[in-house]
Amino acid sequence: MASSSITKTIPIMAIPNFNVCHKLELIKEEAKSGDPKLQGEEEELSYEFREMLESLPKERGWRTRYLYLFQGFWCQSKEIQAIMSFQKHFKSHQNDVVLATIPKSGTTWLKALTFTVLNRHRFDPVSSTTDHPLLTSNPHDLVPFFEYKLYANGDVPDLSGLASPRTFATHVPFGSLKDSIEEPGVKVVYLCRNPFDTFISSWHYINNIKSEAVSPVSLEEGFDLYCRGVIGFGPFWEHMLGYWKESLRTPEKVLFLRYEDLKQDIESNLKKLASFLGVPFTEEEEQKGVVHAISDLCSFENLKKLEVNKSSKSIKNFENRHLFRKGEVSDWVNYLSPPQAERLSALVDDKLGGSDLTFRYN
Ligand code: PAP
Repeated sequence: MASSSITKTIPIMAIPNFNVCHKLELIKEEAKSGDPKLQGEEEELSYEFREMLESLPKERGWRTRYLYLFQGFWCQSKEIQAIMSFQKHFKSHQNDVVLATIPKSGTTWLKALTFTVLNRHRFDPVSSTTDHPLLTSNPHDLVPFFEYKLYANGDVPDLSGLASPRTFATHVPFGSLKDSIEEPGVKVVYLCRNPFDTFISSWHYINNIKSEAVSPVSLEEGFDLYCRGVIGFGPFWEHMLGYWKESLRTPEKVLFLRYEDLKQDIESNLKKLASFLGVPFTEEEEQKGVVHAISDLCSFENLKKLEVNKSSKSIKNFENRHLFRKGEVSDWVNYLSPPQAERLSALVDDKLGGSDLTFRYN
């Protein structure tokens, strides 16, 4: 029965508790050029690593000086270091759950939903109105990223103590994730958002959190970079296609969800998510209003108004409030000119046409 399998697998702690088992040695050097813009961005990278970076194609970054083309996707230097460490050290377990997105596709929402579904017998979303972890923790603290949390800054975490199902998140494309999740039973949930809104959301977020040392990216410049594929973890079309194709090839391993579908009908998507994760809602739960309660608890309106999401910081010390902007479909119409919309539309047709991957964005 669904409920007994969950009871056995609930994490003991709400916030995943792990120790760093060792730390990679990072050589703190003065930035070679003495350029203050490099301070903090590349100063904690080893000499060998910097040499490797120098061999990669690079472009203007959005919130750091450069984005590098690494394993076929665009990425910041510190992310590359963390991803290499993750690829080297992470060992998947049966039943691990990995939430995958390209940034600004609804990662925060997916983390909240998945955490609440998997932990619903420990933290009852119906009756526990005051003590649910989501009320005091940002979803990013409940489901850690491989590249921003677990393997960041040279850390190599000891994850052996985490209760099953261990739940992680990543922005890396499927091609760079697949070797790390070969263990049978590992499940991946991919949340995809239409490229128009994803671009606008990224542009707002990055200009809100970027360091003052990096000049702001104008809408025009950002749009051009985006259409050339130059955005963190992009090109966006390759990111989406990688997970899309894998979800068609191995639907029992990769579930492909769409942000717009969740906005339109959260309850049936929650049921799809729970079934995919092996913990379907029972009839009794449905009658008790569990599905409805989870959708309410994780809603944009509810999360945005919580103190933890108004005044605290989670990922990389960025303020949580920037993660909750509008949460709407089609906000892009307020920003993109008709020629820009035409260009992106043509690009989507060109790159995704024939794949059966379609979006609703009007
Ligand atoms: P991340 O990749 O940096 O973690 P992510 O959570 O994917 O960010 O994206 C944030 C977007 O999701 C924001 O979209 P917007 O800029 O268009 O407003 C944010 O508002 C939206 N969002 C966050 N939480 C929710 C939620 N509970 N429901 C719907 N949308 C949400």
